[in-house]
Amino acid sequence: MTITLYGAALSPFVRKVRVVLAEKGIAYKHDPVSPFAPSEELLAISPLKRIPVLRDESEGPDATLPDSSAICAYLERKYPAMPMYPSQPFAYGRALWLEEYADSDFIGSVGGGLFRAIIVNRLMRKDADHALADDTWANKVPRFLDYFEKELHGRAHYIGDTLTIADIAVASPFVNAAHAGYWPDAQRWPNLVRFLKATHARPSFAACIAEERKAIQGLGVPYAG
Ligand SMILES: N[C@@H](CCC(=O)N[C@@H](CS)C(=O)NCC(=O)O)C(=O)O
Repeated sequence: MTITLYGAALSPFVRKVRVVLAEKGIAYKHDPVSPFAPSEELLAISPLKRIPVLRDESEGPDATLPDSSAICAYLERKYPAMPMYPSQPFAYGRALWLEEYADSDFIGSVGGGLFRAIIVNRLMRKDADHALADDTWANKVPRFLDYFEKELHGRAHYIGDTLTIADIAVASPFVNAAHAGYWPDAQRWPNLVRFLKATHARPSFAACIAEERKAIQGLGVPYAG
């Protein structure tokens, strides 16, 4: 086994990489290091002090990549079977856009306003900030849900008929929302909810979700997904 993935399982970016690894059937070691208590090893390989980082010893002793999008793009080139990126040029561009939109603006809202407010605070033995989380869910998140609903055009995947990086990147932060107790209303966002349920039920996502739920079950926050 030459690949090591560094980063705590609850990170939506780590989960994105783990799902790609699982969908492609690539074996790897997982070092679930937290960016808030970084090991010397993580500090040495992550200039932004963030997770995930992937090390591939088959590429040399110092071959590390410190960003989920760089990692997924690398894995696609190295392991092209079970492609996660469309080949048609515009579809490819659209997949990269949806990945970027989910990774930047959307995770910015869900990560800070929901997941940190409820789960990270509790893990750090602080009180959950329900007021912040409720305000984020009610006032900041709906515009993302509207966009994700519209861009599905009633289909099972964002692009074409198969799973792509766009599906994985959009679906991953919703696991964090569900851990924090929030889930989109199926009446208002029916296609999105159908898509999320099907995507999270894939063995690649389901295995991550089960492991994560076990890790935080002691907090007593019911999973909303
Ligand atoms: N663009 C990066 C973002 C990674 C990121 O922000 N990871 C979070 C965990 S979910 C982190 O390490 N945060 C620690 C910090 O910002 O100090 C990627 O896609 O890998």
